[in-house]
Amino acid sequence: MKAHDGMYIDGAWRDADGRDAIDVVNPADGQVIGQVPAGTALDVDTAVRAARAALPGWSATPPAERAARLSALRDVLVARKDEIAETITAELGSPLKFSQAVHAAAPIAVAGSYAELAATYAFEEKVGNSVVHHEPIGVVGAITPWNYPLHQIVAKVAPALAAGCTIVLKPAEDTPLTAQLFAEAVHEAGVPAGVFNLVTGLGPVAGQALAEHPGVDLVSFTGSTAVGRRIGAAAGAAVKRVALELGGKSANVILPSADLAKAVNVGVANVMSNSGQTCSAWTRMLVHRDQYDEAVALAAEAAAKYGDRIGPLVNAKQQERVRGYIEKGVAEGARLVAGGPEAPREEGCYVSPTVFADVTEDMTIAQEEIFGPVLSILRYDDEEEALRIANGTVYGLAGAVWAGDEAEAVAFARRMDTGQVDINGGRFNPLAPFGGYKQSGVGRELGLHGLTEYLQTKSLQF
Ligand code: TXE
Repeated sequence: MKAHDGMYIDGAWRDADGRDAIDVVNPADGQVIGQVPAGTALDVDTAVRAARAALPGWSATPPAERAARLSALRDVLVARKDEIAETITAELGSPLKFSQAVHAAAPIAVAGSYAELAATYAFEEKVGNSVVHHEPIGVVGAITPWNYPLHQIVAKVAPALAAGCTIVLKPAEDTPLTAQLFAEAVHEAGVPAGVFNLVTGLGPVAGQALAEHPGVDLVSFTGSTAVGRRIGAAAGAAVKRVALELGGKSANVILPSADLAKAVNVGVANVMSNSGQTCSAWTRMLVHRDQYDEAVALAAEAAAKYGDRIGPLVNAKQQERVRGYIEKGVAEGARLVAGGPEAPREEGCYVSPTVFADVTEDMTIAQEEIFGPVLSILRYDDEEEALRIANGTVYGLAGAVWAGDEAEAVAFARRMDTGQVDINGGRFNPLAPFGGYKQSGVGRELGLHGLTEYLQTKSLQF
């Protein structure tokens, strides 16, 4: 894999201050596929200065021209789609087909949506005797995770560019090659020097320096709740805007009137997708007592069929963490009906598609985000109990409801404490706001709501 040995700052690849290198490892076979520099606080500072210097020019650039750059960026991503998918497969381990269909395709849709929004959004509006201007918040520090390496970047960078902000990105240390490829795409798209900058590096060093830099006006973070909490606290102390997209423990509620087989099969596929490394995954399946045994049998069968088709987890640490959760599930009395803690292969960071039955609300596997291919099936007696269980975690990111009648599913979904609910399956919509209730986060990504995160308002009275 091609890797740059510098940082993309102020429109060019420049030598890093950091002398250390980060190995990029393919989790499917443990091979080192490249190295990137581990940025220091000085690298971050250089990038933030470049972003600040570029801010007056980019924020004053007409929205139509910003839209044209985003449209060009989308076109470059389309042209380099195969390379993107191959890079993500190499550093994340996801099967190539999945990398093409999801990891490469979703960011193209998102970049396209922001090209359109930048061109059509009313950055200026009349309200009574006032004119309200929606102005860019300034320099954005974006810190992204590895689970959807390009999507997570584009979901922050595209709306920030549309809004007229300038950006410093610190991507996850597991997937920096995708981020470097993205920087090349931004360059090719003709985005002016300094508007987008990339610093690779470790979270507690480069990430922390970016989150705490006084020259950053908004920190947008996606990752673990533990790190999000710290970033939120630091932003609060500095009275700085912050957007946090954190974990989830989403419920897939199957009401008795639903098509049970379909709901269970789609539910299992949802959890196994991306090897379970999806913050919005429906990791808790809630089934009525009368249908419980049938649902468990269907889920076990579906998971077993999944077998070899899922990729490894991103690294050995995540593999160990997930296997630890599976062991804990067994120890706390849940019944294993598919998969288990044993590694399915000697080589690579694989975990078997795993399904637990007889899971109760108080169990660790019913409360904590596992971030692996592990499904917990819980039973409920009536709708009120289903709702109580669905809402009974600290998270509130996503969820699903299945019912014979759409209106019945919608009525239930409206009572769920969560930011997104898929009705009888649902489909990805790049324009729909995505983000959490409760401890799943602060703020929204995607669509119009994602754009307004990067804006602040000024009203002029006449
Ligand atoms: O996350 P981290 P990890 C959850 C999921 C997973 C767990 C751990 O449950 O099992 O988090 O994953 C940067 N200051 N999610 O360890 O550490 C880091 O370099 C500033 C959910 O990979 O939070 C990376 O760029 N930045 C999730 C980013 O934070 C810091 C996606 C995420 O890494 C930092 C990923 C610091 N002190 C994990 N420490 C989702 N919501 O989709 C680390 N980072």
